[in-house]
Amino acid sequence: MRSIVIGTAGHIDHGKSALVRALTGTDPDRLKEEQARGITIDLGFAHWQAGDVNLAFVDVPGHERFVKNMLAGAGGVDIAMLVVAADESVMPQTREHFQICRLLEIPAGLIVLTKADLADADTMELAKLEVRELAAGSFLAEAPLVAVSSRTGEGLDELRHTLLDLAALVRERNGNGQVRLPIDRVFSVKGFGTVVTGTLVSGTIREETELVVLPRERVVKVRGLQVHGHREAEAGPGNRVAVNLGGVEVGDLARGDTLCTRGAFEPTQRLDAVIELLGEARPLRHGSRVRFHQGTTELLGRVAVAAARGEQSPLVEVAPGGSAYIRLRLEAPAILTRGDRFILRAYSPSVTIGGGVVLDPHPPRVGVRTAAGLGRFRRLDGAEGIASAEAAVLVFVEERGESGLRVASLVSRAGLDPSTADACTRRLTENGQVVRVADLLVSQAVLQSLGDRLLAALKAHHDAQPLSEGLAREEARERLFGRSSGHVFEHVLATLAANHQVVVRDRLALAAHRVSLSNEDSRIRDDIEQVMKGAGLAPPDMATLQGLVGASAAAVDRVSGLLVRQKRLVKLDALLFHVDALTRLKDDVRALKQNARVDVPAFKERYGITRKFAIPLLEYLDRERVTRRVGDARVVL
Ligand SMILES: Nc1nc2c(ncn2[C@@H]2O[C@H](COP(=O)(O)OP(=O)(O)OP(=O)(O)O)[C@@H](O)[C@H]2O)c(=O)[nH]1
Ligand SMILES: [Mg+2]
Repeated sequence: MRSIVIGTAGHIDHGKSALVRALTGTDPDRLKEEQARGITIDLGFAHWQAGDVNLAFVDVPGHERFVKNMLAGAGGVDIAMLVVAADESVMPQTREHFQICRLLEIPAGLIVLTKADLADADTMELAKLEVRELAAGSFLAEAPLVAVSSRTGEGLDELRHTLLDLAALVRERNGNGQVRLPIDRVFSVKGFGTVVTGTLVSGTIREETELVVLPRERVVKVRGLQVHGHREAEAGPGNRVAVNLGGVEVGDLARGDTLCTRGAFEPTQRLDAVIELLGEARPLRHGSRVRFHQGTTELLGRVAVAAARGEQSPLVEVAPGGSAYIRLRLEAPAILTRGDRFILRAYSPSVTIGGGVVLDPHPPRVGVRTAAGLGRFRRLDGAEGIASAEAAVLVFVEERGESGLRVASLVSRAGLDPSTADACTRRLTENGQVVRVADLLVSQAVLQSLGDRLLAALKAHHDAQPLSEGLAREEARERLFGRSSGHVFEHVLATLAANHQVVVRDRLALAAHRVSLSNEDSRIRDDIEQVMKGAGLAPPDMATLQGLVGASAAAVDRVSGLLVRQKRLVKLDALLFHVDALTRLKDDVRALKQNARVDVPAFKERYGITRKFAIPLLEYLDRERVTRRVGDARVVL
């Protein structure tokens, strides 16, 4: 079953609602006030099932005061049906709605001349000319044009065929993305509770799953869902859906909220965009307050004008008909992704002044009118325009630096569907600009400089402490990789180790590093070893050792510390033992019968040592799993 959403557009009283009713049998004007006044105030919905194609109609009000409601219905529309009454021809909201559809880049459309029964041949011809002139050079330039009368039924069959032909050309949407449903209605149904409706922009909604309503951060459960009045277990993108939500009251939600996959989108109040200002608009000055319409939401915001599109020098105002880079600061959060189209209206009077496309829904707080800021716009815009996802992803990855960009951001921030995101990652990693580290994308240049910094730190460490085996791993991570994830640190280490530049143990050392001892230190080392080997299980204390070796406390400390790191000496409590003495002890005890009992007095006697040595040695044997403590004694394992 294919589902296509058709949106009406056109001036007040031009017969949009009458046409929807003639096509579907449903009157889209559902409010009492609408029926009493004979005008549409808010969005209306109806559908027509033709074979395996479902045509959902979103009927919008033509009144200039309700353009805001029209905008809430225009998002997610596949086919725009521009309705012009033949007897009145093109009127102000014909133009405004047409511009909105064009700026939102609704992919397909058609022109319907209504009230054919009221127009003679000349009037009809004039209307055709005027509407063709309006559409010239736009997505509707070659669009089919059908004359109908909802009153007599003339032309309706032709219109149905035309709609089905267009529907066949609409591109199928990928249902694998993240769920994003801009909510256009919220109501309660007796016995069911809260229901929201909207046009599903991306993803698939399934029964019994948990979603979140943003920007309110309300977690909700999908209790049930309907598509065109039928209960379904799931619904994919491009459908008009009604979702019964658990865990939330009607009063908690409103038009403009978005129902989303949990964790997929982050609300934002700052975005970078490229816009087009309409020719009839007033110049758009830096700092202007505007109305921002996207999905079903309307928010106020302030425009920072950066530069004319493609240009590198700052701009004070956007000229009518011009195209420019802007940053928009919103007064409340929106749910946006790159590639989203939006409409701008003047704050007062509220007329449509232009529209645009989001280049980055989460730009960093850097100036937009600096050379760097302007360069960034141009990179995000890309030589191939908004279609060049890789250039933008590379900008995002580079800006994240050592923190890296989460792969999931390719969907939520870069606006790619999951398979395009995969292809994009593959190309960027294959050409070596980006490296994938766990769930992150990190710039190759950043990894390179992290590696260089680590090498420099190791060299400095070796120079300062020639007796040290290297820099402690944790210290290196904290000092040099504080802002990146552990995965990035491990990746850099693994790369340097694989290139034979660094030796990775508890401590990190340059591969070429050898502990270097002065002649005097080497003598002290040899003497300490000799004394300690000879002393066996009753080693001398430090003061005695200094005397035996004939060196200062500092020198003995330094060199014995090195011997501990090299595992030639082992520290048990405050005592140092030579590793050979301990190895011999372990062999000797292991050679006893299994389960043989050894108590402290017997141990002291067997090795001729005092309690001072016996206790730490027995505890050492327990740790080494040579013996096990049972009461006051040990048994041999
Ligand atoms: N003679 C004639 N009258 C029509 C035709 N279509 C609509 N009308 C009449 O025109 C008036 C306005 O029609 P609607 O369908 O409400 O117009 P609309 O475009 O939906 O108006 P808004 O929603 O308020 O913008 C109604 O009185 C209709 O009966 C038609 O084909 N022929
Ligand atoms: Mg109407």
